[in-house]
Amino acid sequence: MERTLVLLKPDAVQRGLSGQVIARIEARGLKIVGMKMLRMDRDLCGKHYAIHEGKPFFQGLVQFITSSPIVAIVFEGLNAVEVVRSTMGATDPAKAQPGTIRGDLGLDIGRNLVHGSDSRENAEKEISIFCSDEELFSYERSLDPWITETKEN
Ligand code: D4T
Repeated sequence: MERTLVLLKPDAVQRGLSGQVIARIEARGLKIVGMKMLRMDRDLCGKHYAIHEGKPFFQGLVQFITSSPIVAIVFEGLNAVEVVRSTMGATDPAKAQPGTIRGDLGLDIGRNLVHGSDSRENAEKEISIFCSDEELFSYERSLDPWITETKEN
């Protein structure tokens, strides 16, 4: 089954929205297979946001994401990457559709509450940055057949 990395950014944790964000993704049917709170440092930030180094918003992004603890969660399920991206909504909350996490709970691109991997390949890389194998769990839920008829993807 596909896995994806979700980060509840400092604004989500500070605003007490962690539960709401997790609930929206869980309600889609995705399963939590790993979760922890951590404070990102510059080193971790450099690894996770390497692609954005040098961009005008990079300094602000580093300052923000390292300013307070985050929650890192690995979700698993059918089309997990795409399902999380569509549940989050557009990167800029001002452009995100109502009904999405960012469209309902956010205003500003620099405070967009949540991160989700943008491809299966990047999900695998990002999960390995944030979680060791021992921190990830494989388990069955008795309701899984009521969520999807697909066992593998
Ligand atoms: P993340 O990576 O946080 O899930 O966001 P996205 O995948 O949706 O968007 P992104 O990688 O393009 O941007 C990473 C991160 O930088 C912030 N940002 C982005 C910002 O503060 N100003 C900007 O102009 C852009 C493009 C928001 C998300």
